[in-house]
Amino acid sequence: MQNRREFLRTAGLTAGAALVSQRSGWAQTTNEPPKSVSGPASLRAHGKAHGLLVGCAVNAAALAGNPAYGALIAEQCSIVVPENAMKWGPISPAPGKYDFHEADALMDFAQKNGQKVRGHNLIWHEELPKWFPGPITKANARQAMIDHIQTEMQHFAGRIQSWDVVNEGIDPKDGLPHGLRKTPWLELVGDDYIDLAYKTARRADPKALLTYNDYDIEYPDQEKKRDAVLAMVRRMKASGVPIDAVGVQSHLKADLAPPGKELQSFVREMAKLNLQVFVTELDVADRKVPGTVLERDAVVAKVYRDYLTMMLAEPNVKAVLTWGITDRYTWLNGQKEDKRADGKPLRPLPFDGNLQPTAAFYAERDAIDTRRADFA
Ligand code: 9MR
Repeated sequence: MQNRREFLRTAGLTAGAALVSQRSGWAQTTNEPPKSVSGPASLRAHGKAHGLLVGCAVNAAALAGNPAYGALIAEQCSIVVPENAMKWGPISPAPGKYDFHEADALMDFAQKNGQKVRGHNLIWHEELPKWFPGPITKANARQAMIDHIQTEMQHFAGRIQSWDVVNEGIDPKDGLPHGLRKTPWLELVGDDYIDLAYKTARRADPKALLTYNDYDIEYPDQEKKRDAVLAMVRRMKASGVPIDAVGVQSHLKADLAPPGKELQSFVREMAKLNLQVFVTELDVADRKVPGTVLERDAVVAKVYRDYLTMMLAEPNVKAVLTWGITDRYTWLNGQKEDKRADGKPLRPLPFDGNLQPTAAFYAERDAIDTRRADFA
């Protein structure tokens, strides 16, 4: 692995060369009008030509309140995922009660715009409903989990491309057998909660692909978690637990060399198990990249380009979603800790805070174009 300084230096040099030949991307700093990014020049059109679903996570409040944001997502995405609106906490105000209005608004929007939808997520240790700790006990947790999966999946049945059934269920740092994360589900339901969740999910909506989604499995030094995920899905496949895909979240850092052969061989192991892979939450945090906006964007874009070129060379990688589409609403700028030293907002996504394409947009689109059309 290149060290940080070496990586930043080569990325900077490439950026310099790119400035001369760039077909794009520098409008906000050179005041040139951006080249067209819509219609046949959009991410979704390039994705379609290469048999790839391309999209982003959608912020429900922005979709409701900012028409330009909705128009951008309609134009660029062939697949969307609610950033928060399908999580159990936001969707369930009281035991057994569900308020689907935000998620339904996204479903309507997607249908209107010919977009597929990912479901995110059913079983997670975060965003549990506020009422969860009291009424849910060891005695009823199993049934509560089954009921939740059935209620939510049946509400959207037949309309979801893939569901993140269990999200982030592995964390070897917790020191438990098989690298299982210590979660309320593991404690209340028991060791078989993951298998039970997937079996329940298959029955609730047989049309949805069932996905396991996790982070920190991308970089070379994250092999413990990557290996534990691989071992888990192997065991599931071998014992007949239904699973169709793995989501590699891809919250990357611009100051590190992008993930490489370790992740590539993970993706290939997935292919051997007949599992699809989705890049589910891509963003590239430029927290530790100094310099001007132009310099920072070039470093971020190089990570997009190299990472996606590697991933999209694998035939079983079927979708790429960024975690948001504009820097304006990225979760990374909502974090109180981990600010940039200069206090400026991060620029981790393909469109900037003014909904203008950044170099990352063009890098993502170029990477899509490297994909063999026969992988569809
Ligand atoms: O971006 C999401 C943020 O708005 C929420 O507050 C947070 C907790 O629900 O979840 C963020 O999204 C996470 C995703 O659901 C799972 N993988 C990590 C994402 C970033 O934290």
